[in-house]
Amino acid sequence: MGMVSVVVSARSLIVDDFTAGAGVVQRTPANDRENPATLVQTGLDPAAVLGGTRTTVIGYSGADDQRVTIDPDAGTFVLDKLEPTTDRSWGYVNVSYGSSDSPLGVDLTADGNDRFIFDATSPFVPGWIGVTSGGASRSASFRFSDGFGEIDGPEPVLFSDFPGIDWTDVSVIEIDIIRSSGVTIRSLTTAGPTLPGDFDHSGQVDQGDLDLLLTNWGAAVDPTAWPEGWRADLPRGTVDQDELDRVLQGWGGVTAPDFRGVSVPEPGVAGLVVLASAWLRHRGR
Ligand SMILES: [Ca+2]
Ligand SMILES: [Ca+2]
Repeated sequence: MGMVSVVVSARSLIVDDFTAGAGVVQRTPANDRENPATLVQTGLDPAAVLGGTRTTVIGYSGADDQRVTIDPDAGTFVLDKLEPTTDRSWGYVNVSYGSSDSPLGVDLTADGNDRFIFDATSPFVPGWIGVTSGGASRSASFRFSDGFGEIDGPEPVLFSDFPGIDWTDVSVIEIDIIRSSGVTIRSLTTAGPTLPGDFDHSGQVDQGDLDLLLTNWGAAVDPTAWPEGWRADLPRGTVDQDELDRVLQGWGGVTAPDFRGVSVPEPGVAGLVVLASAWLRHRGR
């Protein structure tokens, strides 16, 4: 192989993967604005919970009966609302790491990371991630600029979406969810730049990316609605030759450091046949 390749993917930092600190906290009618349902968990494994302390607060708005269950065996954080759906049936929850009294003091850009990956499932999750550094506090919504939409799997939230934050000295990180119809959170981590061709943002350029390419081949992509499962390295216009080039160039999870400046030969019919047969074998399983 004549080309010098480097692995671009960086080492992730786990903010929380919910594999530590079993807990349940439930809101009741006794809870109000001054007395929210709160669960503070300390002394947790800092490799699983950044800073070792997780603070969960169920807000005063929404359903009277809301419950958070943290299940380390399943690695999940689940917010349920326990009453039938009404206009007061929404769930509200804030999960935070670090505080003004006990700042994290963490450099989130270490190892080249430039984004969060928020892995959650819910049909309806308005919410945001908040970050504080020094005196500045900024937030970015989960992909959707108006804060409304579904989420089902890992979503990137770029550091560049938080103006004015010093990422080398972050003191507080919060996940804030409002008006949820129920949400399961699996993790909040950091990650490095997306590998070109890693369309599903799995960290590797492989079969999943080829599947996305072929199932969407020829489709014109609406920049506000990515193809289902397409989480990174957005298609440029139609899904066609240039997306194929990025998969071929990055195949196997390694790629040239500045791929965009490299001229990529068209793969020709033979290459396409190889890709298509690999896809058909995969689909036939
Ligand atoms: Ca991938
Ligand atoms: Ca294209």
